[in-house]
Amino acid sequence: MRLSRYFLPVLKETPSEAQIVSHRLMLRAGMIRQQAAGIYSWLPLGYRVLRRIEAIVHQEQERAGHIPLLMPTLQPADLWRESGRYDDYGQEMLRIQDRHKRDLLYGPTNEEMITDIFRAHVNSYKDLPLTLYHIQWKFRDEIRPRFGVMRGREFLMKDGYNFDVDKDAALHAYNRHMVAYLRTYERMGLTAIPMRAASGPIGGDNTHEFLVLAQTGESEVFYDDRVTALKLGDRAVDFDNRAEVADICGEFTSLYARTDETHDAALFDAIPEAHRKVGRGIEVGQIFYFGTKYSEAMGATVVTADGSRVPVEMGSHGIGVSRLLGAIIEASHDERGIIWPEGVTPYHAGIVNLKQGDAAADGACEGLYAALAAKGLTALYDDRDERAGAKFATMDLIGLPWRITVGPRGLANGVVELTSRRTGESEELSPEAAVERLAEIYANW
Ligand code: 5CA
Repeated sequence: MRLSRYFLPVLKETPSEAQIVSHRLMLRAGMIRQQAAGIYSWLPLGYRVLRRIEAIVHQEQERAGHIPLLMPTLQPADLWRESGRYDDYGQEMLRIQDRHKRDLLYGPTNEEMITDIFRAHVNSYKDLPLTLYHIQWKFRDEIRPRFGVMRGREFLMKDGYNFDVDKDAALHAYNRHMVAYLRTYERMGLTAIPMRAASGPIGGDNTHEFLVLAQTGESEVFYDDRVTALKLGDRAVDFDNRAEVADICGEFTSLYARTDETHDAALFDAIPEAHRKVGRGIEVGQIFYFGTKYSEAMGATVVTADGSRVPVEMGSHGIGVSRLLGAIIEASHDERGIIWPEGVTPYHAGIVNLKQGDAAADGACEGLYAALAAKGLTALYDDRDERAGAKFATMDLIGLPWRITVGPRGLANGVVELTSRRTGESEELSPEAAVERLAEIYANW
């Protein structure tokens, strides 16, 4: 993309309404625009990152054997009357009437609707296990929407639902989600710690939240800091192997890590003092096992091997897709702007032309742009007739992890400059070598 033809409405001033750094930077970098309290338009740069995050979520869900579908945002109230949650959900639910005076609602989550789909089409244990998920907009009429996309009213969520014949199989689905989530967050450059949590309006008693440590997080967290060193990495996982998946979950949940809702002071005090930490965290996902809560209420049953009919065992599993942008920025920025991890960056590299209109510089930039594209790498080429300082400031603000700087002086020596946004370190390379270098860096992402 050429910046002269792009739509990147960066702000010079720091918006006064934004209290935390991720919200400020998303507004300044022209990623989002607030349309009403807690409701945002996703401008092109923000939308690109959102789509990259969605793509990682899809890849890791499908790797675990989970199947994507798409349910609507609007749901009939009658489904929620069956489960009893239409009245229970309270003021967070946005209720709507259509022209025929039928009650609808903008879905805050989809347990009822997916249970309805299941009961209409599945009848036998032979069709299990089954996990269906979607990435869809949700609406919760939060009393205090704040911090930009972090606590929105309309927000994008991945929500998945498992259907299993018995409790052991359902707990395996729960564990599968935990492992898939660990890899999902790692690919986004995040350390998200699974912490024992409380279930709230979803129900059930087995639930973990995934928390990214950040001082601006809304949850208070208590943990053994050795948990932050654990990494799933790229180990191959057989998602059908119950013992293997359970072992990984054991590895990530045996050290103490809880939110204030489930905190146990006696257990916490038993941690060696040097490792005992209290902090704050951003909840980027939550998984639940709730058994037959919805299947019993809504008559979702299967015939088992011995011919009896039982309510299906279920759980639900959510990732805060739009919230993740805020969480990633909270975890990765400096005073000049965002620093995108390679896994989610909107463009792989920025190209800064120091002397627009200079034939050699223009030609070298065009050549780099094409050579990167040939390697499957995207570039944002700043081809505007602007001062170098302004170009650097824009690149630093929007946070592309790598920048190639091209100017007549370097070109006279056959080199361009490759700079890391994270470390600020630069290296002079031939244009060909710079492209090779970027291809190597991104081969691991
Ligand atoms: N049905 C279950 C799992 S699918 C569910 O709704 N879980 S949840 O309530 O925990 O939401 C899942 C994730 O959505 C949360 O972990 C959080 O990351 C994100 N989320 C929840 N509320 C908001 C909000 N108001 N703004 C942005 N993200 C949110």
